[in-house]
Amino acid sequence: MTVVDRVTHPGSEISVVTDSPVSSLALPLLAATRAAALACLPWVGRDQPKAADGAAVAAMRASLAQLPGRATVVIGEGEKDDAPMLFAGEELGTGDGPDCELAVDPLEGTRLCARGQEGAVAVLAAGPPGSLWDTPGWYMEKLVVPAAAAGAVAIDRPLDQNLAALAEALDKPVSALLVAIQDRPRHAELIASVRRLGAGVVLFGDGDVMTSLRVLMPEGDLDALLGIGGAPEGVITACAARLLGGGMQGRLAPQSPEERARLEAAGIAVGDVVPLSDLVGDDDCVFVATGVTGSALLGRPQPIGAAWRTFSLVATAGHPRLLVESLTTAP
Ligand code: VTB
Repeated sequence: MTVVDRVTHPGSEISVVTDSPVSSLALPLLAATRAAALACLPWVGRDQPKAADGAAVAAMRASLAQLPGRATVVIGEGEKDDAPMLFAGEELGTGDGPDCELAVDPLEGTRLCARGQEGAVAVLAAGPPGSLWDTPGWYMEKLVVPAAAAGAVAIDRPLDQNLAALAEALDKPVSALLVAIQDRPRHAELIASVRRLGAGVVLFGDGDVMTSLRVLMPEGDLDALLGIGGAPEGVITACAARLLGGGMQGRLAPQSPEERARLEAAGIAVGDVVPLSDLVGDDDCVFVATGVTGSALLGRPQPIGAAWRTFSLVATAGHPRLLVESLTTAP
C-alpha cells in the first residue's frame, strides 16, 4: 500500500519528529483511522450499522497490529450499544517502540453512516500509560468550551451563570451564543432552559466528538457543547480539548439501573466532577480522526482512479490541528 500524506493546513508540516514517545506514533495512528474509514465505505447508507462498525473495528485492529509500539486499549467504544469493538485490555502493536494506551471509536456516528448522513468519522485518542480516564461508565455529562472560555465555566455551576460567564469570556452577548446539545428526550429540559436564557441551541443527532470539534477549533462555529453523551466519546473529545487548549469537564451520568449498578459495583462516585486533567492526564497525547461520511471539517473519502483521498485531523502537542489529505492506493 502506498500512502502519500499532504498537509493542507497552512504553516504546518507532516513531520512529527519528536522526542515525545506517544506523539511519535501519530502517523501510524493516522493509518489506523484511515483504514477504518475506508473499510466503512461499502456500508454507507446501507442501514446496517453493526456491519459498518464491524468493518471499521476489523480494519482498525489490523492496522494497529502494525503500530511500532505497544498499545493497550483502555476504552473501546461499543459496549453500551452492544456493538463490535476493540476490547478494553486488548494489546496491539509490534511491541517495538513506545508504550501507549488508546481510546478508540472506529466508527463514531454509526447511525450516521448507516443512514448515509454527514458527520461519521473513524477516531481514536492515545496517551502514555495511565493517562486516559478509564471508566466503566457508559454515559457522561459533558461541558465543552473554546480555549477563550476554558477557565470561565464549571459543570457544577447553574446554567445561567455558565452562559453569562461564557458570553463574557467570548466577548459577545448571551443572545449570540450557540450551544450544541444532542437531540435526545433526556435533554428536553436543558434545551428549553438554554433557549429561555436567550442563547441558541444547535441540535445534533449523533457524533458528539465531531460536534465538540466545532466548539474547540479556533475557526469553529459553536460556543459550547452541553449534555449527556457516551463516556468513551468524552475521553476521546477530552484529548482534542487538551491539545487545542479548550475547556472540558465531565461527570458520569448513568442512564439505566444496569449502568448505575456497574458503577456502584466498581465503587465509583457518580456525581464527581472529572476535570480535563483527569480525563487526559498528559500533554504527550494524540487525537486522530478521518472523515467517513463527510462534514465541513473532514470531507468524505474521494475516489481518485484506483486510489482514495481521505481527510483527517491529526492533533499532537506540537501540531494541534494538522489537517491531512492522504492518497491511499492498493499495491
Ligand atoms: C453520543 C454520540 C454518539 O452515542 O455519544 C451518543 O456522540 C450517546 O448515546 O455518536 P445515545 O445515542 O444512546 O444517546 C452516539 O450517538 C452513538 O455512539
